[in-house]
Amino acid sequence: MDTSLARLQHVALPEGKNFTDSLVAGLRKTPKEIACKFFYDETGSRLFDAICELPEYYQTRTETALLKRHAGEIAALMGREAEIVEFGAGSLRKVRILLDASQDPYAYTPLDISGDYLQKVVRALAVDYPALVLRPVVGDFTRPLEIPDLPGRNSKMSRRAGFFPGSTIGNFKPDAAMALLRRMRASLNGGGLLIGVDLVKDPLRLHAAYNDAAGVTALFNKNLLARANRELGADFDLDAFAHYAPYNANAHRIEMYLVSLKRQSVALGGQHFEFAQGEAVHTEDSHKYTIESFREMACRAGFNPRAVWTDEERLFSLHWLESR
Ligand code: AVI
Repeated sequence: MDTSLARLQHVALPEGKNFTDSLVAGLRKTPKEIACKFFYDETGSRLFDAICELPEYYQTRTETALLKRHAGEIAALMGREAEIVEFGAGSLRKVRILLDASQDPYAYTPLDISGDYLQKVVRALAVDYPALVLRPVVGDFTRPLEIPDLPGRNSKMSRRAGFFPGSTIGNFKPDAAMALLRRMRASLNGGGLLIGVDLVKDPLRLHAAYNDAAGVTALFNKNLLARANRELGADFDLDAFAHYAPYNANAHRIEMYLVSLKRQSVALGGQHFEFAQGEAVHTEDSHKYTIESFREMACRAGFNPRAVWTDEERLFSLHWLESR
């Protein structure tokens, strides 16, 4: 038996509304919407990894460079024998930078909604970090969340350090973002949170990041429809919808939509949904903050913002928040 795999623990959290119920409810609304958490099935997670490699998508490489540059300082803030808890862990690439910089990380708890993908990437991590206690948690971190103590350790022994990179916080409306920060703080048992936040900047730069020349973001967006066809037997014609992602400068956010290119009817779960020509289905918001506006929100969520790191162009920021 592979001993590193013996360390894997699997803690299932209660399921949120399933894809069918959520999709049907969202398509019945005016305007129509599809929740962005459904982007991340296995295909969607792979497309998102491809987005992170795009020349226009500066976020990932800028955040990675910040993590590398400040890893020692961050590891010191996280403290010895920490349990790193990553919310929405994805490919697990970034945490390796922290694990390599930490002298003695005790455990790593990645949380992700995509169970199959999480299992695969955790297996690879287990091979490279055989001494680390790993316990992947499959679940929806946007729901109330209680992370049990690790076996043999109580909450006093294991200091938790949250990790929420990638500016995923931007995919929540400000009220929901604050509520999420509050829930994360509650689940960290007094530990701090390292969080990546994309910054307000030149609208053209932002627009390019969500409208890449290779069309990968368009595929990622349309994967919602492809997924409905695959999993729910819907009959969306992918060519009859267009990816549309404008920057709303007043609200400091990119808004993502799928626009119906013609009048059409789509069958889903025994029902039919009508789309007018030009009708837009909202699929995602990606809010951008200033360093000050984010620190202010973190304060209101019960954190003390401590260190903040940014790049020379002030494209992206990394914040270390301490629980109050
Ligand atoms: C995961 N999240 C932070 C990405 C973003 O930039 O808002 C999702 C994404 N949507 C389109 N491109 C990337």
